Amino acid sequence: MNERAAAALRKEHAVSGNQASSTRTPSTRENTPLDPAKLRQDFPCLKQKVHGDKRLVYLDSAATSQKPLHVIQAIDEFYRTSNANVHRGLHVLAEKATEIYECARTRVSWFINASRPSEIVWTKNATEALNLVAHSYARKHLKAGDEVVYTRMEHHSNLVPWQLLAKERGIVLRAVELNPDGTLRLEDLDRFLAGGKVKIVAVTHVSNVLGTINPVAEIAAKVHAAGAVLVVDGCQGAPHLPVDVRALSADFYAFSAHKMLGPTGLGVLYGRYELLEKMQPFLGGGEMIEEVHIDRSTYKQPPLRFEAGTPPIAQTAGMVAATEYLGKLGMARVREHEKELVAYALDRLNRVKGMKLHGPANPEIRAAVFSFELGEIHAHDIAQVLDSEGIAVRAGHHCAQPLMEWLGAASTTRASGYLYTSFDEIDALVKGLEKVRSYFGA
Ligand code: C6P
Repeated sequence: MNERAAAALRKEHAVSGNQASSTRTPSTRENTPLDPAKLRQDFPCLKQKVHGDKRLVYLDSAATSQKPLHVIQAIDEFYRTSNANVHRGLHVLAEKATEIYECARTRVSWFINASRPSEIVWTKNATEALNLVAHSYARKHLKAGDEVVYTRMEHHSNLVPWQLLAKERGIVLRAVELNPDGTLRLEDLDRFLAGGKVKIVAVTHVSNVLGTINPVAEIAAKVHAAGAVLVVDGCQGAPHLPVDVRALSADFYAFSAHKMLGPTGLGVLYGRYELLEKMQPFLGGGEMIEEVHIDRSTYKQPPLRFEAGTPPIAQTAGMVAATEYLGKLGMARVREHEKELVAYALDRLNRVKGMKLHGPANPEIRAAVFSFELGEIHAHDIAQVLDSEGIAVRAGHHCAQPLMEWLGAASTTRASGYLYTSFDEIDALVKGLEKVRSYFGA
């Protein structure tokens, strides 16, 4: 362990200790189910009434999660006690801010079981993290005729960076299609890999539309046997599943803090250090440099090589608190709760007349994401009527237009849950949908 990591580790305990004493985190009881009603007490935003006296039923956590007081207070405390720029100043506040920033890196490395903190690169979101891989790894290592494989269920953030690169460099794109139940057609992947030209496979851990949980470790074995690199979009994975990047054998794993109880403005790129080391910078400017001369520059080692300019700093204090909160709950319990929620919601939603629910029927391979169509009623109309009942859902293409083409729908309505989502909120959704049906005479 290098000196910085060791210092970060020591300080990490101090950071987490301070926060634990000033704010509330849930207690760890490994085998007990989560109690969403109790957990909701930690989330100020969820306690409010909307549209007069309507209870807020927040079913839009796949877009962004709500934040517990623990996270809100950590950010507040950072600005009250430790606000300064990082890696620049020699004064006490600059040192405090830098410690928090680096401790957060250590904590996130633990959260996903990376080998070391320097495998964690801070970005502004998952989209930037995926673009970083396309720019700094792929633009350097791929040549015309090489192939990148992605899938029909990707979010635009895991499609467009590869399309930009393909256009610029003559790289060939291949798409894995889907089985009727919304799982990946892995025989497509086998066929592409057998061609011998695939250099990168980019796949989402969990679909933000279908809720499908993809078999990443199985995919990784195939990808590595073919000598290619695996890029995982973990935006909907890290918040909801226990993630061990080494067990998954992911070469890169990208996610956003805001979907896992943390603040907006912070993303994470995990990269295997051997790969990060061989990558070119993403953005140029302050703090990613070693030396700058009037005609040339040299760059720092990863992860700082990829962190140009003033980074998100207070957000990393929030991320410490978020991973601390999730860590105390236990990600296995989060997943267990969501699995039960899936089983319940599939049963209840499928009984609604006119319901066309997309995605796998097996809760074992599905996250708590429920995209659906209801007769001929437009998704935006459904969302609007539900909103008038205090129920927050998302309607549209969910930044997954190729998947919408496959579904044969311009848009869907999507309800999504998290650790604070209770069964009676699914009941409220079902009741809301009955209102929608009667409103539109369906
Ligand atoms: N999906 C949703 O409502 P950013 O915006 O960079 O934090 O995350 C992008 C992203 C990438 N991959 C997946 C699988 C995602 O779900 C998202 C974000 C939100 O579904 C906003 S479009």
